[in-house]
Order: sequence, then C-alpha cells, then structure tokens
Amino acid sequence: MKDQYRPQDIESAAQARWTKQRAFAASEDANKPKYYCLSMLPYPSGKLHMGHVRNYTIGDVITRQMRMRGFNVLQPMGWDAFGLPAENAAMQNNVPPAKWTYENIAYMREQLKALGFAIDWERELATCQPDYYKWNQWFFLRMREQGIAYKKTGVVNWDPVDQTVLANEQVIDGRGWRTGAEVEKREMPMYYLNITRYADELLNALDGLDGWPERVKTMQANWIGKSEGAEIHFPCHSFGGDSAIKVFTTRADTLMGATYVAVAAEHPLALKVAANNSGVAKFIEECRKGGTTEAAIATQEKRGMPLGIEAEHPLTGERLPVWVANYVLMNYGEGAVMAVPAHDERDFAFANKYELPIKQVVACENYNDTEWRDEYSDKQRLLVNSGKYDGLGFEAGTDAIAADLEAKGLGKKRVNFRLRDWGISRQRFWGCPIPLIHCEACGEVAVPDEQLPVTLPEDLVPDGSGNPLNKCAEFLNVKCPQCGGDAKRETDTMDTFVDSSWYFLRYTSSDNHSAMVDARADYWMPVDQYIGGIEHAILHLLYSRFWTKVMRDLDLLQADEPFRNLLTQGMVLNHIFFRKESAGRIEYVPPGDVDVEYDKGEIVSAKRKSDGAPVEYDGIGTMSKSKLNGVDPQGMVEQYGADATRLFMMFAAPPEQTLEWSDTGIEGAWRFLKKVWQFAVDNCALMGDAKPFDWSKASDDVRAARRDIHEALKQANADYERKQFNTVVSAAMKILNALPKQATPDEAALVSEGCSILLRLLAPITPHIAQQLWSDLGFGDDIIDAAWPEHDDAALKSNVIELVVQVNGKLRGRVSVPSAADREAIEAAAMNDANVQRFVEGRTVRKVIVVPGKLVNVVVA
Ligand code: ANZ
Ligand code: ZN
Repeated sequence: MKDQYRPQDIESAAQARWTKQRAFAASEDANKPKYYCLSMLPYPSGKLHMGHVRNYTIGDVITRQMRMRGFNVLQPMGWDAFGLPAENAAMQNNVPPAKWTYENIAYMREQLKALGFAIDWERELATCQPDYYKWNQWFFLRMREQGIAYKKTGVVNWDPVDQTVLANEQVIDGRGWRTGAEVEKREMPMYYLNITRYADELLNALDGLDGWPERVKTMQANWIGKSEGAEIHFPCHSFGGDSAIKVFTTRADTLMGATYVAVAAEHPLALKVAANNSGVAKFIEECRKGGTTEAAIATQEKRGMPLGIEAEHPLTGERLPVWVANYVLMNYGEGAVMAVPAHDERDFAFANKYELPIKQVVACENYNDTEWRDEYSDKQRLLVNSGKYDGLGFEAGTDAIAADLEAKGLGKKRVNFRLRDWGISRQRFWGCPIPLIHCEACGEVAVPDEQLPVTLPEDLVPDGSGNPLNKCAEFLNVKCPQCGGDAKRETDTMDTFVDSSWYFLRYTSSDNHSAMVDARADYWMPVDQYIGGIEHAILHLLYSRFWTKVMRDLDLLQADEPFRNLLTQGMVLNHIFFRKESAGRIEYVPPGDVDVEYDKGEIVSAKRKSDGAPVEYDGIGTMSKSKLNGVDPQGMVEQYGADATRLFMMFAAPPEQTLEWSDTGIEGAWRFLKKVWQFAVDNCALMGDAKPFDWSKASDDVRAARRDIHEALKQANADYERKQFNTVVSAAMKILNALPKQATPDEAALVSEGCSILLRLLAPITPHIAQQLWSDLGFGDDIIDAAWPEHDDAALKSNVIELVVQVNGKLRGRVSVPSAADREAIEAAAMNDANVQRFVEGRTVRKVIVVPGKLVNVVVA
C-alpha cells in the first residue's frame, strides 16, 4: 500500500472500479428486501452548490449503509430540466435553452460522479427529454378524459411592454422584472388539475405518514385547510328571478346576528352592479391592484361600498344591505360572507367604520360594540338574542340552524377547503407542450396517443417578447387529427411542478418506451427514504402525493403514497461580510477573501485580504449568490478530496439541522482521514498475521480496548438508525483512539477486528478510502459487499468494575477491581485509595461493608 494518503488517486480508482462493475445498477430481486433511496433531483443551474452536496451525501450514506445491511437498494438521479432560468440564460447569451441545459447537465453529472455517489446512472433522466415528457402529455390526456384536467378562465400577470405573460417570480413590486412596466392582470383560458377532488384523502392520509416530520405534515394540513361549516343562501331579487347570494360560514350558529352581506370585488354581483355604477366600478378597479395574498389582505385597511341592493335573511326575512368589501376573497368559500360584526373581528372593524348595525348574539359580559375583544368570537359560549335558538352552544346552535335552513332549501352543512385546483398552463417556452390542437371546425382536439410526444423545438431562442412557439410556424401549424383541416397547436406548456410530480416513478421503468411505468414501479414503490429541502414541504410534496393517487386510480400503480420517510435537510450557512460603498451601496465580500480576528470565539475584526481594508461582519446566513458567501464544492473536492468533503458535511451537524461552514472543519476531516491511513500503514503487516482469537483469553488491556470499540460500534449503529451521522463519525474517531498505536503481535487480532469495524462504519460516509484500505489490508475485494458490522455483546461485558467507596456514608473515592475479585481484594483496594486513606487516617476502622458490584462503606469512629 502507498505510504501517503492521496485522495486524488484512490478516489478516481474506486469510482472507475464501481463503474466497471456496474456496482450500483439496481435490478428487481424478489429475494431481498428492497430499499428505494431518493434525493430530490437538482435543477441544472450550472454547477453544484453546497446544499446539493449535503443533500446527496445524506442520501448516499443511507444508500450505502442499507446496501451493506443486505437491502436491494435503488438510488437514481435525474435533472429537473425545464424552467425559467434556462430561458433567462438563453436571452442573455443568445443560446437555445436546450443547449444551455444539456451542457449544465453534462458538467454537473461529472461533479456528482467525482463525489462518488452510489447512483444507478443507467436510470438517469432529464425532464426536458421527449422520452420523459411524452408521458406527461400522455397522462395529461388521460386526466382530461377523466375530467381531472379541465379548462377554465384564470388570471395571469401580463407585461404590457414586452407583451408577455410573467411568472409570479418575475413580478417585482407589481412591475415586470425586465421592463419595469406596471403589470396587468389578464384573464385567459387555462388548464387546471382537480386536486381538490383528493383534498380529503390528501389530508387524512397525512396521519399514516409516520416517517414524515410533524412540521411538514402540519404545513400540508394548513395548506389543504379543511373548514367545517355551512353554506347559507341569502335570497336576493334585485336582478329578478329567484337568485340568492351564497356564503360559506364556519359560524352558522351566529346567523341571527348577521346584519349585512359582503361580496368580493370580483364577485359576479359586484360586477353586475358596476356595469351601471361608476363608483362601484372604480372601487373594483382599485381592489384589483391591491395585493392578492392572504397576508396582504389580512393586514390592509378594510374598505367597501354599498351595492345599493338588498338580500333577505334566510330565517327572518329581514332585509340586509349588500356591500362589496376588500376583505372578502373571491377564491375562498363562495366569495361572499354573511357579516356578523358582533362576533367576527373583520366584520366588526368594517361595521364600525361604515356605521353598520352590530347585533350581539353570543353571551359575553360587558359587551362593548366599539372595542373588539377576542372573547366575542369564542365558541364556548351560549346564544342570546336568537329567538328559539337562545341558550344553545356552538354545536347545538349550528345543528339547529342548519336543519332549519335545509328544511327551507336555503342552506346546509358543508366542508370547505382552502386548497385550490392546480393551474398548470404556462405561457412559456421551455416546458412540456400541452398536447392539444385547436381547429376552427372541431374546436379543441387532443393529440392522438400515437403522435406523442409533441416535441418542443430545441433550437429556438426566446427574446423576451413572449413564447417563441407562437412565432414558430413549424411547430404551430398542424392538420386537425379529426377533420384533417388546417389547425394550430396549443403553445402553452406545463408548470414544471408537473415534471417533478412523478419522476421517481419513471426511474423504476425508465427504459420502457411503450408505457409510463410498468410492474417494476410496484416493486420499488413507495420510496423508502426521500431527502430534500424544506422549501418543497408544501407544493412539490403535495403535487407528488396527488399525482401518485391519480395514477393509482387509473390503475397504473398500486402505491397510495409516494414517500414513506421524509428527511428535510438543514441549510448550509456561512459568514457574511460587507462594506458600504461611498454611495451607500452595500458591497458583499466573499468570506474566502477576508482575514478575521477572533476573541473568545467571536469575530472582533475583519479585513479584506486583497486590499487590507476593514470589512463589516453581518453574522451567519444561508449561502447565497447575492451575499457572495457561497463556497464552491468543486474547489473543496479538488483540494481535500471527495471523502474529506463528505466527512465534513456529515460530521459538522445532524442532517436536519443547519450546518455552519468552517475551514477548520474541512481540515479536521482531512486530518482524521490521514490518521486512519497512517494507522493502516503502521499496522498493515501485523494485521496480515492476525489469526482467529479466543477473546476470553485476552489480557485486561486488550479486553478494555475491545470493549471501547464495541461500545462505540453499538452507539454508531443506533445513530445510523436515527440518521445522526455526526455522532457516527465521533464513534469512528473513538474507535481509532481505542486502537493501540504501536500494536504488539499480541494485539494483532484486536487491531484487525477494530480496523475492519472502523472501515465498514466509515464506508458509507467516506467510501473511497474505505474501499482502498479494505483491499490493501486484505479484508476482501469490495467493501460495498461486506457485511455490516454488529457489536459483540460479550465484548461489552466488563472484566473490570468500578465501585464507590464511602467513609461513614459519605462518598470519598472510586476504585476499579476485576469483576471476579473477592471480598478481601475489594476491601484492600478500597483501603488503598489515597483519598479514602485521608479520611481514615488516625481513626479506628469499626467495620467495612462491601455491597458487591456497587459500593464499599468504611465505618470509622
Ligand atoms: C360568519 C361568521 C361569524 C364568521 C363569526 C366567522 C365568525 P375559515 O375558518 O378560514 O374557513 N369567510 C368565508 N368566506 C370568505 C371569503 N371568501 N373571504 C373572506 N372571508 C370569508 O373561515 C371561515 C370564515 O371566514 C367564515 O365564517 C366567514 O366568516 C369568513 F362570528 O361567517 B364567518
Ligand atoms: Zn378539425
């Protein structure tokens, strides 16, 4: 073996070996338990960042350990390759998004390979490949047949200067990101997926996801937002006929306190009034400009206008004024509310502002109708001023009122969800084309299955003036599949969340060109461990769950849920330095270009290396491009090797916590690996001579060292189980420390066993060095095929025990004695202890009490 640890050599050798062996090519094997380990696929932005490295190292550690534990493991990788950044880069550099994307993929693939991940590259996919997105299109058509994909008018952001639709992230403070023009809302027909059909299942099934973090489940539950309440109709004859204003309420019990009805600005009734009322029209126009997020609406000043029409109270027939109000959301419930100002804070503020009547219907002492108190909306109180419903509580009151409404045909109990259907149409180029054709004679026609995929031209360069597909005759012009006449292709593409909603299924059947997935999906699904960022806690995970359930219902899959266990890794952080330029502009300085002075672990001063001038410290934060505090993993791998990089990542923090970048950390990792290497070099010959050994005949020292090793192993295995890889690394360090540095021939067996445990424990984390030493030391050819080490219970039994020594019942010392020691030997050891002697000196020992295995009490007078 080589004297020096040189990661550059051994890492590429190990990687070449695995590639040649197709070591990580997974195949379905009914005789082994399967384990599907998946990390979220990266967006091919150009190069890997530290967050990727951390994510994929966690996944790889799990993958490799499960493999050594005898599981049939699949760890695939792919590219979330459609999306906006490729279009932006295309505009900047005048290259087609396809070229930019495929080049990035090629570079990042090599980066991943250099990190030594145990990936089955034969299943690699990129979502921008026709072979992949063909199945988006195929499945979209199946969903359309089922009514799960349907068309309705939606609102988009429109840049009037560039004449283009903007994604939400391209709208900054209400203006287009490129033109700075005020963004308009435009209505256009779009496709939606009926995820709300699955709302109940998506919510209820969260209970079964034991392997998911509670907080992610809570976020999903809140997003789905189930409310139990009632739908109530307020008859309104202003526009003739029998129409009624429908509202959704969670407080039907307070119906007798309703004093007005309020509708959203976009509500059809408001629009009808606006047609002949310029004041109302103006108000609606203003509301449209305001923020549309729930948070913005909750905090903005409540404003409204009377519509000049009335509605009837469904139980009393009383006439109530109808208002339009900016605090009513069009896309929640019915887009209208029954206002109960006495018991709803928003209605209360509104009624006070516009002097609308307030009628208390829930018992509260000292009710004051000008000062809101939270107890006014308390559900634990009884109804008052509500006629026959007086004295009823929230539930009984709701039931009674709902029953009376139902009898009159004016309402019923109902559940409402916050979740909206998923709008998937994007008026963008770099995405999966929606497979539809517009024919003047036949209308909207599906592209026949045998004509799929509808391929996106890979040579177009967007120029900022909308979707280039609209100007591409070759793409646009087709024959109608129904009548054969001239027709036009749909140019909208799908939301890129579609691509990532089922990629994990395609991996299982990636070479099947005649089906979206096949029976292999049932072998591998569900994913046993999914690893990724918390930023995907809601949408990506919810869409994937939904998509999986739809595929199940269309008999393509058996699984109900895609991901059995979810690990959300913490962010990678680094220091942030900056200085203020003369114009007050902030200039960030990369931490690598800063010399810092510490005092008691705190940064007290910092200077820029390149010019020696002072810089200010802004604390620690997520590595980000804008703050220039990212560290490029490439440099780290080149300098220290993949193993040291991986080791540092795993040692610095448990996977779910934030990880603070540190130069000393990576150096520490590197030094530890050098020590392991040195230990192997020093003891190589000795280990070659190691023979099977009867541990019961070992010396005390050997037994003590072996106990330490097996104790560390036991701890490490428990830590692997709970994915605390940082303490696995500590255990490996303990084992190295427990091994004699200059071992004697007597210790050959100990060193050999300890080293083989150490290498196998480290193999998932630092696979290259583990492989090299495993074979150099003659343990075997391939450590990836070695059995996972389990501790020996017998080794944990101590042959030395520690006893507490008391003098007159007070703790005065501790002594170690062989576990087989008799009374006299124990007594002698206790009396020999220096501290005990101090307390006994000059006194008469009356008696010595020995409690075997526990303590010795010396009684003195
Ligand atoms: C009368 C009432 C009385 C209400 C009361 C509350 C308290 P969650 O729990 O989030 O589902 N609401 C209904 N539709 C709305 C819309 N489109 N925009 C704004 N607010 C709307 O909230 C349901 C409650 O939010 C409903 O119950 C309704 O006000 C309001 F003492 O109706 B409530
Ligand atoms: Zn036609």
